[in-house]
Amino acid sequence: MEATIEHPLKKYFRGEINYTTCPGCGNGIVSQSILRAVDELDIDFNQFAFVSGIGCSGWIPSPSFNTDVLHLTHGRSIAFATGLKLVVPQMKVIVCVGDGDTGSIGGNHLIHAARKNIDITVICVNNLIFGMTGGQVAPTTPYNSKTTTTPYGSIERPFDLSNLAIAAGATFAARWTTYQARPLKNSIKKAIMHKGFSFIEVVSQCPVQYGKVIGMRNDAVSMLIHYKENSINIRNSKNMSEDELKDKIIVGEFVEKKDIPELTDEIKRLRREAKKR
Ligand SMILES: Cc1ncc(C[n+]2csc(CCOP(=O)(O)OP(=O)(O)O)c2C)c(N)n1
Ligand code: SF4
Ligand SMILES: [Mg+2]
Repeated sequence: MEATIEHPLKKYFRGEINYTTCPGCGNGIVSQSILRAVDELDIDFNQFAFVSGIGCSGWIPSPSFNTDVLHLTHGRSIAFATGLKLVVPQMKVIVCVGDGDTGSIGGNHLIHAARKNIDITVICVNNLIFGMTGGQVAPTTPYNSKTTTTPYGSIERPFDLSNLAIAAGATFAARWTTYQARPLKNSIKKAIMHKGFSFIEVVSQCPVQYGKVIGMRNDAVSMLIHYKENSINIRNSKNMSEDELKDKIIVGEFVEKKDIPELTDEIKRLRREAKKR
């Protein structure tokens, strides 16, 4: 009789594992990294709620993950996650969202959630483009990139989303590429357990849309090799010049602050104090 082996993460899926991403898309690696983190933490999956943006990255938890999943309007996932966390603070709330969603229409929600230090984890899949809608320029797209909406090269300077989140007050922030799947998983574990706003940026290949922009169309392997060869850990970057760091992807854990009050705790404290009056 033929032996069948079940995928160790299948227990987290609603039915069969059935993704609709393009071949080679980084979203599969991000999905595995999240679920491996959950698995290693050994926390009941029902304790998690996932909140999705609109974009290819929104389909990482939705509708596949077999727990509460909210798939929201473009740009509003962090706002909904904030509301959800306030109502059920005991739940672990994870937002899966794209770079376009996070940096453009949802930008204000990002900075204010970071400022308020609400205990949610944002996993921002940064493929440097609006993937799902056909490869338009995003607020993260490198200068001079030829996208469908910038055929002569983009003239805007891109956001560094991790630095934006840190400047706004994120108390845990890390960036990895999909090539560094193991450290990514470890940072996701830390982010889930971190009491406060955590931001994980995953530089992830979109071979279909962004692959076209950099001459690697439908070539996920070359994109992963590019990440391997161009990632510099933050520790090593400190001894490098600006010239040496040009076009490099700085990866690592950037910030971990444990002494900043968290929003839902602050609300509980206020309630206690109000009752005493
Ligand atoms: C209010 C609103 N504006 C615009 C859109 C169209 N739209 C859908 S997905 C998307 C971009 C997605 O890019 P990103 O967030 O980077 O996710 P990706 O597809 O790259 O994972 C846009 C502009 C929309 N659905 N709703
Ligand atoms: S368009 Fe890009 S990001 Fe979207 S599923 Fe395809 S490869 Fe992935
Ligand atoms: Mg994108």
